Amino acid sequence: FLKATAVATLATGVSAVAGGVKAQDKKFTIALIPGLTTDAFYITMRKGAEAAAKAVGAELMFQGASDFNPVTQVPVLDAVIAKKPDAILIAPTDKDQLVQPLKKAADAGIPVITVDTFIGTGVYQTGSGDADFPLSYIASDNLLGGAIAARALAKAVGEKGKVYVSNVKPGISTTDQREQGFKDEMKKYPNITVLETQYNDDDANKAASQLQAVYARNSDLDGVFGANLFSALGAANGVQQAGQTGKIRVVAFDAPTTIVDNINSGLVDLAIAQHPAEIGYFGVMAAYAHLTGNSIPTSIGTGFTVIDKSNVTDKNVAKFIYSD
Ligand code: T6T
Repeated sequence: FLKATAVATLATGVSAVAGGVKAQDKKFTIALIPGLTTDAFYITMRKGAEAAAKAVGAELMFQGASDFNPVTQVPVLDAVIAKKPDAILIAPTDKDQLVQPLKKAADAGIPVITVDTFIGTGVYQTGSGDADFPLSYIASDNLLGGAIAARALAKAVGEKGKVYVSNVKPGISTTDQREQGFKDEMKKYPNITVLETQYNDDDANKAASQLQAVYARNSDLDGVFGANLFSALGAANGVQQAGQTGKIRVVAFDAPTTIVDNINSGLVDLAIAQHPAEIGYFGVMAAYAHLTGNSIPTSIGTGFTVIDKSNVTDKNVAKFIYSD
């Protein structure tokens, strides 16, 4: 029996060292493909992933596209698959369009874990459907985040009036769920009308002009929910350009460094910071656990920190502001 164990142990590349602690012989390469490279959210996720990679002695390969778009993300994914990493962590930029491209990785024997966004329904390893092959989904609870945003915006506008959602584009799991969570929660406020969503294609300038256009059509506009970093940044800029700071209230998803000034000046009421470093850290740890023969949960939820004027200077809160 002892002999068989020793053979099995050697075959997996894991060797016993003094004191019974096991060390990994093979240096694993774990790829992280973000939604786009120039986004403080994914830059912060990368830092968490690097920290975990360092802790377990793995190599992190970070490769992404310069915009949030399946058309540019798929070629990056193909190039990563060709390099044969031991595992792929990816934030798929579309629920449907990344299914087949990622299936190629799984078919090539590369374990896939999705971080931040999901493919299909986001419920993996069910044995049914064509998008259940990723091993795990590691992310914020975006439905809850949308509900938190709705409650905050309802409070800011005195539970009555007109608001809208500034969003990226349909088909992205995270921002779709934030909008859904927001709208479901807003049903509890019968005196608030939610106007048609404005899609900005992750372009803050477009989000700013849309704010001004919605305001031009609705001079009684009371508030806006920016459903991700660029939507919120742009919507806030639009409010400022329209001279409506503090009058049109802004609730922001994500927390880039600029959010601090915007909260202090009263342009933004509240920011819902995700914990992207946590997502990156646990993404790498989950991949490593799988690669070393351990089972992993099919989903891991990470938290939020809600930032407003009352706590923005608290260092336990400020540490959740994203890295540049
Ligand atoms: O909000 C994040 C991320 O969660 C979302 O999937 C896409 O937009 C961000 O990266 C912020 O820009």
